[in-house]
Amino acid sequence: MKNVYKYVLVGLTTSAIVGTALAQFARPDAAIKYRKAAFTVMGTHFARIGAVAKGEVPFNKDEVAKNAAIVNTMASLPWQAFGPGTEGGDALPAVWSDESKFKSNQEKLIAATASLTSAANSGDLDGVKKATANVGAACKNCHDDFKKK
Ligand code: ASC
Repeated sequence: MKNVYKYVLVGLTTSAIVGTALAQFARPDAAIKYRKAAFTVMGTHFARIGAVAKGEVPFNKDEVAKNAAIVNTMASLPWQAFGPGTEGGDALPAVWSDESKFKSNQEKLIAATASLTSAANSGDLDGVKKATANVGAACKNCHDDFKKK
């Protein structure tokens, strides 16, 4: 085989393995641990923005923008860890019985966190406050139906 084809083959195989590994966990408790960790990181950085929105911490555009970028990145991560057979933790059975609603809630959160990033980058505190309220509403909306109280 020509060397160039070998490199292409190795590259394709590697990306297939990495892609699969991202979507799978060795055991259900590893998936539960992963998604809880992702929510913890997201919640931690969102709370820092919440403190600014509430006026408890002075508005520093760069700090808010950094936290918003983290929240936006984290918002896309937990969902891969709700695969079949990973029931439990704080998740209600509705996660697996009402997948389309769960999925649309995920998309709303991701969109709301993207808007929060834009608001933060524009440096507009009123926009940050509104976008923060929208992200909080997206969190709560999903918790109401899909998270144990
Ligand atoms: C947070 C956080 C949540 C949401 C939710 C909004 O800061 O950790 O889970 O906001 O409380 O209703």
